[in-house]
Amino acid sequence: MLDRTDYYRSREDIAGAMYPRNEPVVHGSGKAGGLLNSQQIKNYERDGFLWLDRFFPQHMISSFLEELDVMAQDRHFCEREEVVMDSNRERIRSVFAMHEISSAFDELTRDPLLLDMVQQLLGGDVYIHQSRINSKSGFSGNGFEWHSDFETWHSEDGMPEMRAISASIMLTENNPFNGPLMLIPGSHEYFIPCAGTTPDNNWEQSLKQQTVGLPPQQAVSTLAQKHGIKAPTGPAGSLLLFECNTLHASNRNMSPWPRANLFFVYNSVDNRLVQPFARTPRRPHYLAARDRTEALTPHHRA
Ligand code: 6CS
Ligand code: FE
Repeated sequence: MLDRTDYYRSREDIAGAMYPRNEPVVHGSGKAGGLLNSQQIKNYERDGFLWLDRFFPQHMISSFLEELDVMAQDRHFCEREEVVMDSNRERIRSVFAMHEISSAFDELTRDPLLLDMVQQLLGGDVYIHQSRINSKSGFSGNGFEWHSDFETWHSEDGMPEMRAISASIMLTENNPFNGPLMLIPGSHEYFIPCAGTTPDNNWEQSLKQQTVGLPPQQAVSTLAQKHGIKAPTGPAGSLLLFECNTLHASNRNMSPWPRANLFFVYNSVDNRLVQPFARTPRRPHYLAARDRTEALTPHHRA
């Protein structure tokens, strides 16, 4: 039985119609006085995402891609539970908990400028709910179906409210051909219940190919017809901030150029996880933090 008092009920026999979100998009009084100006805040509020071209200098970013390349050569590393291989088992698709594996990634989660913007939008202190690198090798990197991250994090991790942000840092150029993230502006305003019950260890399958928690195509189509689809592109070092409930997807990488993006998911310290609302067992720590949830403090750039 699902929790009937749950405002964001999903994963039931049939998918109900979408309905308005319950929380504000920008939280607290943190709007003024942070790094983001009023126009940027308005754009984020309207679209559910904000693109910051060349936010990090390229010399800051190149070492992270080099670290990923070294990891990818290490067969033992690729056997770790945090590593998800592509369906052909040849290339890395995702590495989770990068900030727990590498101190350089951990320090980047606390970059003072990034932390300032996230705190401004979430209205206070934050911690890392999840970090990952999604890597799409040239000619082979698979895509991701349309989905809301919050629908998964609410159902399978017990994230109570929509008060989390993904910061996606481009480790390589994202161009129109190598599978950039596609987003539907304005989709963050609606919760779309998804049909289908959740298997206990769903993540063992969903991180390779998501089949549960997918919104009905009719709902995606309605929102795309109304708002269009955006696929921000730019050089390595660019930053995409997107709200936890913004619908997003990405295509296979059919180009010769690799695409690797680093994701830090910041959750408000006032939105710590409870029991999964789908009544499934808790997911592993490397997907959903329950212990390391103290407020992040800035780590100043060298
Ligand atoms: O299950 C998760 O947490 C992951 N699944 C997707 C499709 N996006 C967010 C997250 O990395
Ligand atoms: Fe996602």
